[in-house]
Amino acid sequence: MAPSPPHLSSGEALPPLKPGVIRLYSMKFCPFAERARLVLNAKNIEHEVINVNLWEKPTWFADKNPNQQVPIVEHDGKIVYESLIVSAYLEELYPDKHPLVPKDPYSRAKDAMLIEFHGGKVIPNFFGAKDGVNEEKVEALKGDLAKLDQDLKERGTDFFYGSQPGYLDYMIWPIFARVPSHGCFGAGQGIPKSLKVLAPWVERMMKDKAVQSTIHPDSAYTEFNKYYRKDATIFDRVETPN
Ligand SMILES: N[C@@H](CCC(=O)N[C@@H](CS)C(=O)NCC(=O)O)C(=O)O
Repeated sequence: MAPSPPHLSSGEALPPLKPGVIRLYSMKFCPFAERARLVLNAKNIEHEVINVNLWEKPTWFADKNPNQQVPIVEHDGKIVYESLIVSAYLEELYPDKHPLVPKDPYSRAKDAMLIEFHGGKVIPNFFGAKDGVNEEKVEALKGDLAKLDQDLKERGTDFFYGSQPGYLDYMIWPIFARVPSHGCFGAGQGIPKSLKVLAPWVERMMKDKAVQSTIHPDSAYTEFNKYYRKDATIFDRVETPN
């Protein structure tokens, strides 16, 4: 996987689109863009990445997404944004290429309910629990993770999808990649080992090829977080292998 290209800033031109090539507008540290990158990499879909400096946005960026957020996918005159929708779209474009969603409608509905839970509870509690300062949020996050732990236990499989990660695994993963640098359970600490099923799932996810192609060292997330919203040079200043 090629290292992430520099983030385009205000005043920089939109690189010409290539017919037939999927383009992802991204930002190297964005957990939402990471969802789309995971799906693209897991499915081995040919694509190009255009990184955007989100604090000095190029003028053309607003034409791609009225919310001016990444991720956005553009190809052959079609534009799709919002990470869950982008990721589902990529799966539907290439359903037979390393499928990531269960065929059974009830299994798909159960996965969708868990993604809803993740978005409504886990993500806000994770952000609220930064550095472990707000104990109420830390406890709430622990409770949310216990629910995921129980769900995976009931599935009885290595991953939520089965013997390999699928759409649900990839949609929830970016938060887990950031737990040690976020310090919710102590600086550098992963999720509690008492989560007997979820903690080994994190270890297994770390070994997945798509995850390895998007993850950054904890020190890089920490450095990025320190200057996020404070310094627009941070997008390229923190160097990472991906
Ligand atoms: N709900 C959106 C959230 C995306 C999002 O928050 N992206 C951030 C970067 S991590 C962004 O583009 N922020 C720029 C801004 O809001 O101006 C999704 O799931 O795609």
